[in-house]
Amino acid sequence: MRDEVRADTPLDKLPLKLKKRKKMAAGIPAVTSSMKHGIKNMGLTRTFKTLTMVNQKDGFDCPGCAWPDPTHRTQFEFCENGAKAVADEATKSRVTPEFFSQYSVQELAEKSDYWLNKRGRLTQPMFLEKGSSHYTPISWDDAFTHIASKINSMENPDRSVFYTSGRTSNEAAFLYQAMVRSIGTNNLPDCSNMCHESSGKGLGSTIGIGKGTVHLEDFDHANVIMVVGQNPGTNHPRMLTALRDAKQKGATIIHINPLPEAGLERFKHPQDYMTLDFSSTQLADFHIPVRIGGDAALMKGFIKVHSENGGLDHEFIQNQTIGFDSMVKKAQSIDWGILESDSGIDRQVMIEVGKVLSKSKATIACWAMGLTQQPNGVSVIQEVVNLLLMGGHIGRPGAGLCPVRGHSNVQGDRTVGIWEAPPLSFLENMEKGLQISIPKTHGYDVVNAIKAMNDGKVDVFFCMGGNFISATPDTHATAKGLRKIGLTVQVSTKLNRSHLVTGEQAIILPCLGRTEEDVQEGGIQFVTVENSMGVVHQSRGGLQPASIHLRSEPWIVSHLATHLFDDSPLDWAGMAGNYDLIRDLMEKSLTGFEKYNQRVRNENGFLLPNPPRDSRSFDTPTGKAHFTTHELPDVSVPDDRYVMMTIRSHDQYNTTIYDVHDRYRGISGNRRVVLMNALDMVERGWKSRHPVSITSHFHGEERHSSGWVVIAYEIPRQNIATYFPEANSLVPLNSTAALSNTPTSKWIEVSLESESSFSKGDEEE
Ligand SMILES: Nc1nc2c(c(=O)[nH]1)N[C@H]1C(S)=C(S)[C@@H](COP(=O)(O)OP(=O)(O)OC[C@H]3O[C@@H](n4cnc5c(=O)[nH]c(N)nc54)[C@H](O)[C@@H]3O)O[C@H]1N2
Ligand SMILES: Nc1nc2c(c(=O)[nH]1)N[C@H]1C(S)=C(S)[C@@H](COP(=O)(O)OP(=O)(O)OC[C@H]3O[C@@H](n4cnc5c(=O)[nH]c(N)nc54)[C@H](O)[C@@H]3O)O[C@H]1N2
Ligand SMILES: [Mo]
Repeated sequence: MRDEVRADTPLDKLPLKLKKRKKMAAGIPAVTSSMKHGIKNMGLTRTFKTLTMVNQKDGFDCPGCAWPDPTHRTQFEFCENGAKAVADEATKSRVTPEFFSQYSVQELAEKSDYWLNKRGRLTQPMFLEKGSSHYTPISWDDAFTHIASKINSMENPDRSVFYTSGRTSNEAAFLYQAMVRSIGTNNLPDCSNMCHESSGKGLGSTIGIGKGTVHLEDFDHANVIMVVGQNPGTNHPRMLTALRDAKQKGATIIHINPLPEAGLERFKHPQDYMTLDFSSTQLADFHIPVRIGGDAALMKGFIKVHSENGGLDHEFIQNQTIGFDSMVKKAQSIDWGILESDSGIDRQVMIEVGKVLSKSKATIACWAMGLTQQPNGVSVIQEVVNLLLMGGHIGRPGAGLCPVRGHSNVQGDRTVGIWEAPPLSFLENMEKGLQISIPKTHGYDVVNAIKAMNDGKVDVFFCMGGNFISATPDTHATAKGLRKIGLTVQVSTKLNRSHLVTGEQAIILPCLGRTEEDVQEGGIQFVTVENSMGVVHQSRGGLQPASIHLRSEPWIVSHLATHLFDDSPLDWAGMAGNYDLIRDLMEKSLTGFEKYNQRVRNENGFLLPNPPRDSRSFDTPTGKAHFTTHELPDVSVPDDRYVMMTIRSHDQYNTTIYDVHDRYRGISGNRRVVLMNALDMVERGWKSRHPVSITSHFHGEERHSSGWVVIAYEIPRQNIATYFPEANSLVPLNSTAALSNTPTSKWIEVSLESESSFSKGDEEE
């Protein structure tokens, strides 16, 4: 029975090896690792050909992260983890129809994520019939006919839901949302809902735009750079180059993180070896090991110090902001004792760092999931905004807010309409451009989509990329919801768990990846993407597609649309043949996209307008930037409980597990590990590798997961860390950040119990 297929991730049965954690990031091991992954997946010639196209002006945008490219590029414009992302897509291994006839869905579900991904690229559209155990091939035309008939027979368009992951190009995403809104729904949840939604909400209401306000060049002019709740050594390695250059120009770097992440201690640029430079650079001047969730208290401490030590931009505060007095009064009213116990940081440290911040003429604040996935994600980001606004660090060279995005085009997808809750003005422009009337009521975000599935309100669930079952919280609740759906469809490049935990019927549509050449009727096409700093540019793949049956994402959307709509004012087939026509339609439907086809052909693309950065103007109801006043969040947990954060290892890309190593943290072989403070372990009488189970607690509900081992790590007391997606079954569906509804993947209250089984054969060095 398919209903019994497991939804969570089985363990890779390899021995757990522990080493000392690394202090330096990149260097020779990074070069070796990129080459190893490249050659293993692609062979030598293809590795060289592929890697020299990454992030080049005539090449493709790295499918890794959204960090921007410098204007002057070298021949090797990629990092270790970008190289892994590329090798993973350009692999020579293939998942064929024979593979699907060999393994039943149930058998595949017993394989680990690492194993599934290693099978290689999907090659043909596949269909899983109700009640059947195996996928069988289906033609593109039959697949579209089937999906369209299911959608057209729904009693209400809101019974369909269309998810997007953040690799989708601007062209594909724009067409996709046009198709979805033509169907008549705004049900467009996306990975952003689990990612930087708190940043969008926090910034939109304070500075009038839900994006960051810095250019890459600003890093060259900064006095102080704060890196909060982010692990760039693993997740944005190319950011370390910008930090190193800033550091060499005299910037002070402040790293705020419960863990001492490697890249921020020392960094060695792999390319320096070419010039025989063997030195490495110490990056962070201060590492502040804040307790999980303690950033709000820390920021209040800095604000308190800043308000008493000068460096305030009085003119800016007076003329261009509101709410300063109440915000400062609140921070000043809180006792140092409370700030110390909530943050876990001594008052003296807050004072010392606060003074550095008040002296800075140009401060940049970078952050990622350590802030956005907290219950107070939105308000803690607004505390960061408060801190920067005090010194006028917005719209000034070398200063600004820098939410560092995850997926390589997640920001672009939002810009072009992948949004379940866009403002009315956005929808009205879209209506004019598309010449259709579109619904105005907001749709489901990720968490609400899962609830709707569980309530039996979804007939068709379509995913443009991603791996919904493994990326979302509360794995078992999500699986239950997915199984109630009539038809689930996945447009994917690689095999993943979402192909196994499905609705009654399921379809896999295999698509081209970034690295591959995209030839359509009108010739070779390119697509466009927007990086984390609002630069829109081209991406052009160059490799032969993994299979002749693959289709591009814009082609897939257009052809589904022609099956869906009898009379549509849009020339879907024409657009699939020539992406310039999609870009013309984007120009008509979106603001900031004037002369799109022309400007995006500039070598370095073009910058989207950003009023706070460009002219210190703020598109808020008052026309000013808003200081906001917040209470401190409640960060207390009972004495016998811990706060758990779920984080990424060095060898994974979200739910794609490249390998079972976490090199910088010195952990390999087993991903079901609990990083724990040694004193907390002693208190429980536990040694390294002691087997435990984890129970999460939320409003009286409990979720349980067994088969973990504890290991000692430098982490604040009563805080623990586990990897995602293994720990997702413990994240309660209803535990979400206020206002952004983002799952609180970095704040889960748990208890740990001893388990009896010991694993054998584990080694320690
Ligand atoms: N190689 C690689 N690159 C990636 C990804 C990947 O999986 N692999 N994923 C991409 C995506 S989609 C994203 S969103 C980004 C994610 O990039 P990150 O946000 O760097 O990823 P996480 O591993 O979730 O790490 C969050 C960091 O926050 C810290 N943290 C947790 N709780 C707190 C807290 O309360 N306060 C503070 N100050 N810190 C805290 C953790 O210790 C950890 O260092 O990376 C992108 N790039
Ligand atoms: N507990 C916990 N959960 C989390 C997080 C966390 O920190 N902790 N982080 C959250 C975050 S920040 C994010 S962004 C989400 C990520 O959620 P998703 O974006 O849904 O997940 P990914 O793992 O990035 O998706 C990988 C799949 O995308 C497909 N794919 C890759 N490239 C392409 C392409 O070019 N086109 C198409 N169509 N498909 C492609 C492949 O089939 C691959 O298996 O997870 C979230 N979940
Ligand atoms: Mo993300």
